Amino acid sequence: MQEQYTPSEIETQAQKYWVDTKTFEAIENEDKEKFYCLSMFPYPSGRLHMGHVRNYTIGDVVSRYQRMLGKNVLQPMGWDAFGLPAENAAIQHKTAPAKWTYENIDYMNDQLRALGFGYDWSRELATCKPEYYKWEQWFFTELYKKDMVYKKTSSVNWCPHDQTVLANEQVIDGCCWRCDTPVERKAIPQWFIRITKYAQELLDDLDELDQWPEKVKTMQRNWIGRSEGVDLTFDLKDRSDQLEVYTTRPDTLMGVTYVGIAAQHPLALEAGKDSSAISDFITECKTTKVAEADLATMEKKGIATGFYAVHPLTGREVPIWIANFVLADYGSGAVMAVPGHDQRDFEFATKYGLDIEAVIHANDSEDKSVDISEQAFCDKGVLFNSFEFDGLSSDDAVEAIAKKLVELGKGKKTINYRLRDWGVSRQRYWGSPIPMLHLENGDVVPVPADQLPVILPEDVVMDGINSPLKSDLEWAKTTYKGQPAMHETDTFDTFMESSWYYARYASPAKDAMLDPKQANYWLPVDQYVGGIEHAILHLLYARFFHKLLRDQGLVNSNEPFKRLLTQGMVLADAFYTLDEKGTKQWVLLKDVDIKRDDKGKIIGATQISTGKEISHAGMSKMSKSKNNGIDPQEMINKYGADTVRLFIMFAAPAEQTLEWVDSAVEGANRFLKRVWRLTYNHIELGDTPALDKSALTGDQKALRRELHKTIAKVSDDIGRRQTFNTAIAAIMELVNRLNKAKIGNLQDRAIMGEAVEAIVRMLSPIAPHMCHELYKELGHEDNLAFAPWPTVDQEALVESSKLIIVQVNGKLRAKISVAADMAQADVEALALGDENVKRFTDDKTVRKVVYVPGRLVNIVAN
Ligand code: ANZ
Repeated sequence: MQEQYTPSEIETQAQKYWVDTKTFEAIENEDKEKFYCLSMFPYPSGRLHMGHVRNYTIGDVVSRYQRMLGKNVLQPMGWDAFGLPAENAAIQHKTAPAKWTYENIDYMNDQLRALGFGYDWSRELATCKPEYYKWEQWFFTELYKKDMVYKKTSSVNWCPHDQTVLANEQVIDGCCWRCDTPVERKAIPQWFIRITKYAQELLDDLDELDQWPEKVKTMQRNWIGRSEGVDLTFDLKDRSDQLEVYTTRPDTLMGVTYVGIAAQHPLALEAGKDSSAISDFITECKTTKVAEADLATMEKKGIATGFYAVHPLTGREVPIWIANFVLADYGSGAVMAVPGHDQRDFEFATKYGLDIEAVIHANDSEDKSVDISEQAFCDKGVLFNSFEFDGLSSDDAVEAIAKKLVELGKGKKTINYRLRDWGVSRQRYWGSPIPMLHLENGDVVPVPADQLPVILPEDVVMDGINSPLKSDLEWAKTTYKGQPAMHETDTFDTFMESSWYYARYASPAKDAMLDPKQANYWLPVDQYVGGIEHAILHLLYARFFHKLLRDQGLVNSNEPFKRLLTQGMVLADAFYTLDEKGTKQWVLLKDVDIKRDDKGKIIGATQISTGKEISHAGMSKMSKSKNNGIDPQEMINKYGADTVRLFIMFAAPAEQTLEWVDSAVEGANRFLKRVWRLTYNHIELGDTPALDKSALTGDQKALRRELHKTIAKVSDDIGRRQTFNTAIAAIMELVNRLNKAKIGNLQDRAIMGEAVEAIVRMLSPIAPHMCHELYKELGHEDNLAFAPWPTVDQEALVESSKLIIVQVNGKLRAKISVAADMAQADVEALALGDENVKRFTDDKTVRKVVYVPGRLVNIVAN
């Protein structure tokens, strides 16, 4: 065996072995328990970043561990290959998005292999390949047949100068990224999928997901945003039509002083016909896009319509205002405004001098009143100024008022969701064409199955303005049943591709979207690993798609991902200088010379290229914008993949942020060298003798106990707790202990052999290359990837003897070894009889003896 640990050599050999023996190719096998482990697939941006490395190392550790438990493991990998960055890069580098993407895939594929990830590459997929998106197109046409898909006009960002639609990322400070023209909102027809039909199920099934982080489920619940309320009807003064509003607080009904409607509401449009002030305001609302999250804090603006609504219970006439905080597509696009008890309504009423009335006071209010001079009172409470409902609690009033409205035919209880239908149309090029045809008579029909896929041309020139699908007048031309037809030139949102890729890995069928038998063998995914940034949209769309696949008869489970781990971000120190304008110029880490104190704290830094002093901004997420990325490739070249993997798993708990510290990477590398050396020393002594459990001394038993305690802990930490860092720490402690153990007789060597075997296995999911080599050196001919995970010898855990500390007057005077079940009196006698203890008690009188079972005897003597 080589004395030196040489990662570069070992790693290439191990990787070759895995390829040659098809170690990670997964084949369905009904006789074996399956385990499907999936990490979120990367966007092929060019190079792997540390976030990828962390994500994929976690997934690989779980996979390798499960395989050693004897399970049939599937761990696939592929490419989320469509998307805007490819278009931008293509424009910049004067190439086609496809070419750029495929080159990146090739490069990153090599990087993943160099990290030793055990993927079944035979199932690799790239979402930009027709054989993949064909099935998504087919599925969309099936959904269309089931009325799960519809077309609706909806607004997009529009650059009036370039005459083009912009993605959100292309709008910078409200202006076009290319020409700086202020961006407008423009309504165009787009395709939607009815995710709202599944809103309740998507909410309910979160309860099934007992192995998902609570915070992710909460985010999903909030996003779906179920609320129970009442739809109620206001008559309109001097008109025969009516106005519907949705409220979750019917208890505040008697406090309504005006009604707010969205700028797109039909009544608003009608009012706009006679008033240019109103129509100008409507246009203003249309062109400023407000994120829903900003609704509460934005400046409230509005204008009176001149119409009045009649209160359904009191007959009071209240003005109808157009208000910018009322959403057109939530509820009925109209609200009964209760400025006394709703803060938005309060701010609006204050600004425009509308009435503010109080009808709810706090439960514990002694004088049955409430102060709303500064702000609305938004809590629930007790009703007053509310006629027959006075004195009711808010909850009781909700029921009573709802009942009354129902009796009068003026309202009904309803449930609303914040969740909106999923708009899947994008006006970009680099995506799957939406498989719909426009006929000459204006009809729109799905592309027939035998004409799928609608192929996206790959050999294109990007001019940066229009999608080549839109500028090439020939591309869209086709026929449908002998008649001329035009292809839809919009493409799918790339979330479509990432919503079902996990299923396609499980079943890469040629002639179908999925083969149910194969898909159901592997699904659901047992372990999904990815970033928290996908906690809402990606995971919600994938859950939704899974239910659609189920309802299409393609899978038989309800949820796609059983257990979810969201890993934390990778941070590194960032450094900057200030330019003349006072803006921060981030300095590349490589160009920084860091000074540290003896505790490792940063006390200063200079820029190598200029020799200038620079400032330290602390740790922040590794990113291009802060120039603080560390290239995984350089780290692999310098230390080897195993060190990078070990450091990443050891430096922090998987769900928390990880701080990249160079010295700690060195530490990880030194630890691997120590394991190498330990194994080397053991092997050099020759064959491992047989272990004779009956012939062990107390020390030997103690060492074995340590070993088996470590096996138990590492198994639990990796399997159940997923605290990989503490598992590694336990192995490190064991290695330290073994390094100190004396090798005197054959049984010492037998225990060492047992320990080295266990360490090589336990460390193999984390540092698979080195362990692969050591395993061979230990004389094994089989594949370590399938070797059984070490098991705990329960017998070894039994403590036959215990080490007891003996103190005299609080000072340590002896350590005695006693049988674990020795009676208290015997322990005390043994302690008092110890030679050293006697030296401190002989000339004194023993006053008291305190025994803490199994740990300590304290003798009080004077
Ligand atoms: C009167 C009221 C009084 C309200 C009160 C709240 C507090 P959630 O719970 O999120 O579903 N609302 C209804 N439709 C709206 C729309 N299209 N745009 C903006 N706001 C709308 O929110 C329901 C509440 O949001 C409803 O209850 C309504 O205001 C408002 F003290 O009605 B409430």
